[in-house]
Amino acid sequence: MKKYNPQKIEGKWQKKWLKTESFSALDSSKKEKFYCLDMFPYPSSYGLHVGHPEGYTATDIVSRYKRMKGFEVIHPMGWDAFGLPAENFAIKSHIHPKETTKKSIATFKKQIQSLGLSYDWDREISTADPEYYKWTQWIFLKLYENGLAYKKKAAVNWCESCKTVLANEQVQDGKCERCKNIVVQKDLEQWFFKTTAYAQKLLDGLKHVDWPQPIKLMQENWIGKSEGAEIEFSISNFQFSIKVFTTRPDTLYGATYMVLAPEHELVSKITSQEQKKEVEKYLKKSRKKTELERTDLAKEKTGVFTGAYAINPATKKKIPIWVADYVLSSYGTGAIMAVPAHDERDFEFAKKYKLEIIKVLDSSEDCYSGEGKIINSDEFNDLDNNIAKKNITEKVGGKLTTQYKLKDWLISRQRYWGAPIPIIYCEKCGEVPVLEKDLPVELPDDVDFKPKGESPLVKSKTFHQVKCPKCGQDARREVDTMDTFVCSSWYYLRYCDPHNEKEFASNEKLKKWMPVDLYVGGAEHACMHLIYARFIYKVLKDLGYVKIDEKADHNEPYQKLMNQGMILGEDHQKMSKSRGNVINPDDVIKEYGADTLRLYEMFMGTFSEVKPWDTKSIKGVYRFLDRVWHLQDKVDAQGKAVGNILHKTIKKVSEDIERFGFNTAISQMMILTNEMSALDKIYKSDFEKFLIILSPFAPHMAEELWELLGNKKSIFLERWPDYDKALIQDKEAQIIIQINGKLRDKIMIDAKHISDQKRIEELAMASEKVQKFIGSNKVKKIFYVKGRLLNIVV
Ligand code: ANZ
Ligand code: ZN
Repeated sequence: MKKYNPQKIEGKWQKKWLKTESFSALDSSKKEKFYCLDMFPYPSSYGLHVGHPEGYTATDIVSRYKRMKGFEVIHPMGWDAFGLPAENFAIKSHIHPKETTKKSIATFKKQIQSLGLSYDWDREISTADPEYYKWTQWIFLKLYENGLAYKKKAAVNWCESCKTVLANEQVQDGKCERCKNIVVQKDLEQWFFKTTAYAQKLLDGLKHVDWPQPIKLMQENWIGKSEGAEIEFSISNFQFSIKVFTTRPDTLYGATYMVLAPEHELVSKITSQEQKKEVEKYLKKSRKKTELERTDLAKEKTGVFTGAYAINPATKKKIPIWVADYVLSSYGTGAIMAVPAHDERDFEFAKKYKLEIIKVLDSSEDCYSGEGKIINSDEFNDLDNNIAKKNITEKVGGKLTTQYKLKDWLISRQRYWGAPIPIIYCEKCGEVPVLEKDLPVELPDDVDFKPKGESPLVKSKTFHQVKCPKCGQDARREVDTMDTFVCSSWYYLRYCDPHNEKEFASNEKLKKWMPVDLYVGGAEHACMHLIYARFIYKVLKDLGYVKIDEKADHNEPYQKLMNQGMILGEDHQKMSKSRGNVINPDDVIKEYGADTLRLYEMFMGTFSEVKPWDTKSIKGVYRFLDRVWHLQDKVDAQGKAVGNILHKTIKKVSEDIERFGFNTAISQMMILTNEMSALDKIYKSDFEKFLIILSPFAPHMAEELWELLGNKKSIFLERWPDYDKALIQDKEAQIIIQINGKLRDKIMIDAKHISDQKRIEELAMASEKVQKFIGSNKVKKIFYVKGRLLNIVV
């Protein structure tokens, strides 16, 4: 009887799997494909945390299971290698990000391999490799050629401490996501991708994917579709007019004033001499506020009168024009018609500044923002407000329109450690794209990383002097790099054809492997990565670079998405170095082995839910594996069959893997193990079937025991067992007997009689215990729940 010693067997199998390339996906395979993808990690210098193995074990279980079910599984891994942390580290330590990243990748890879994960390492990619970012740059050029990448001066989110521009998604509660510094607005020339052109397509596609409902909802809100109207208001004593966007054109008769965003271009033009000082003071103050402070409903609204008046196109009345920062320049037209009787913000503002309030919807409330019947609106009175929306818009020559909250994607970063933007500036020719044959535009090594508000690439002597591709004159390169989310928006395509030197991926390979069938990662990517990747995929499809039958994937890269729940520390707090509650996966592997860590992380609870670490429970999992290990001693030609529970377990584990119920699959295998342990002898064939269904969860142990049983080939070449329907039928059923709802006895009956209520009643009445509780009472009623309980009411 050998002792279970994971440290001895795990390394051996990991080496063997690597050597035999057991998990390489074959492009030429005729089997049905299954694309199982993890969100690739940023290789930080801290190494893996326990959240990584959670998702990776789940996809590993599914991949191994699907292979045994006869699929050709593609299960790749790579590195989201560009990004700020490596650059920030370089600023402090003077170690080049190339070096730090290389080291971190090596650590990550070693750790991932020590978990026994079945990745196809032939397809490994790193976004910081010139062979990879050459194609990131190529994608930029394709967007540029098609008018989907453009440059404009824009007020951008600026972090003074990181000295960089941030995407909206990187601003949280008005603060920099990374350093928590307050974010300010600054005007800079920036590159954008036109995500807004895909707003509707991005919404439509959500209908076709199997994603968690909350993630779909978050994307819908992020895209933020609003149906409404654009209406022009002329200005007294001026030639021009102001256009507003409103979702409630039905309330036009109640518009008693207008508001412009402080940044609106007409503010300076219409402000009167008398109001000039006040307005300028106000503009200065609001410039310091973040978008969040401005739109916070709880904050008191502020504003200032411009001295100018507009004409309400419905009532023809003069209404004052104000400037207030609760109106944002980045949404709609940056100007609103204010209807205080039916909009909370306008109501609060009107009361504060004593502005007129006119009700145009029939309601007893002071401020009513619901639907209803129109009043005080001439010929539209008594109409349903939804009909009035169209009619009133028509009457004043407005236009029904749709607005989206989604903004264009700002992709410029004034940073070094990213993919250079492939653009050249020439005095004669202006902005010129780098020629495809000159890609990649490689990052130079001779730079100083200290952030000075412009890209460190400015200081490189070798980088920015270049000849204009059009006229051959001296020109200079764009010095900004791309947001790392550009790099990660297409990596799943590169995995399909990672060594292609002529294309980002051949159509043949894309057709073979895309779309991704299962994608697993954290819910924090609901709005950034998952929108950008969907956008880039749709663009590449529309431009004809990805041709896949529409029916197969509905233009969506990720068919099914699963989010892993966060793992908390033992103290039920978020793991963090300052709290000292961080668990290092390496330590767990050292003590208990990789199989225990894998199994434990899957056994902790529901996959998508938050759950705390629990060292006691790891020990329990280890003991379970130890019992499985010792089952080998019971294998005997004269074994005892465990058909019923074994086949029930095969059924449950198969179904549970398909629905991500890994914890309940493991519970079921624990039950089976208990039953097998209770026997003196078990059949080899039964034990082997058990090992096959255990193998995706605890691959090292399964492979080792499989070999010890005398098998010559890897267990992962086996077919997944089918369960025998006849064997999972229970032979006996237990029926609970209640009297007036209280448990009084249990009886066993042959399973084929569970529908025979009469027989069960007879058996119950024959019970001494039952008779004792009925006593002299009369039986009034009997309820029977088939196969479970009989309740006698007396
Ligand atoms: C008049 C009105 C009357 C409005 C009413 C609402 C209720 P969503 O649903 O988010 O699209 N609005 C328009 N542009 C704005 C901007 N740049 N900054 C702040 N607010 C803006 O909201 C659209 C509504 O928000 C618009 O409809 C407008 O106010 C305001 F009883 O117009 B409404
Ligand atoms: Zn030129």
